[in-house]
Amino acid sequence: MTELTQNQLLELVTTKQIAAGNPRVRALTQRIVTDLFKTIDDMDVSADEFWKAMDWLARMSQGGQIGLITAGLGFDRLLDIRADEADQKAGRSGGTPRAIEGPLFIAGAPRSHGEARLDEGEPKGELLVMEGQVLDLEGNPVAGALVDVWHANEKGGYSHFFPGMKPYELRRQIETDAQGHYRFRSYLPPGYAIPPNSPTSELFEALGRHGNRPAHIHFLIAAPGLRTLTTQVNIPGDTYIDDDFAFATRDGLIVELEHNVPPAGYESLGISAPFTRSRFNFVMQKAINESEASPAARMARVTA
Ligand code: MBD
Ligand code: FE
Repeated sequence: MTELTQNQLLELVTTKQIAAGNPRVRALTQRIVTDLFKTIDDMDVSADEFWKAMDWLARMSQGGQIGLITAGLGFDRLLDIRADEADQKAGRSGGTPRAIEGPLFIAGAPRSHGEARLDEGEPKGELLVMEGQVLDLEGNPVAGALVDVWHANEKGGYSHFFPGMKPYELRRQIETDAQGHYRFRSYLPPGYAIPPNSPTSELFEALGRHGNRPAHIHFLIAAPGLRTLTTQVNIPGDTYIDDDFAFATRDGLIVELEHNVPPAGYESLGISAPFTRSRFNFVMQKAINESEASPAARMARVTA
């Protein structure tokens, strides 16, 4: 009935409207569709290529791999870079650098006061105690901060995602004590690799990229009046420390390891022989509004 040129079609798609809709969604959709029409035309995308890509997208999202793709294509780090830039413009600085949350956080980890054991039973790697304080920018200890910590097992797998692991294995929420202290016992995790034979690995193979992350431990820290801090620390010496598939490593977040620390004072963590320790303080900025202290998307999950 109606013959259309590409431009007429684009015009129709981006202006057709029977109700006001949501202006932000309209503007973003218009921009993205316009850019994709242009990409298809400029790159002469065939129907086979297009539908193959749509099939990949469907399998990727059905398989729960969107967060791997966003991380691997740099979007997670992009959001952090933009947040850092916004802070700089606003004259806000100091504290522990943010680092990406990644797709593998699970809310509702068992909560304990002051200290926790992330490893259940025997450690499956070099025994590690990580400890320190949560502080504000003035150096005051933050009592009652909620420190969520999570990391991979000896095979690079995270509980709730990797088969055979127990619920909340290697995930805990530690409430800092009156002096802002936290400490936990676990073991040094290895790096992470994207799952083989998955939509994510298909893409990375086609891109000629690896899918490895250096060894790291994640943190999400919340306290009233302070800006929620999402970060991760890296274990020194990893091959991929400067070649992270998720582009997430940062200066100031590589911990130091002290070896052969005497066990005195660590009995409550079940430690009776010299062990490896990492001391690290987390420094949090003040929140300038309620949503920074409890950002909707993250806090709903922290307090779940
Ligand atoms: C991870 O363990 C991770 O931290 C990120 C950001 C992406 C994939 C796996
Ligand atoms: Fe991770």
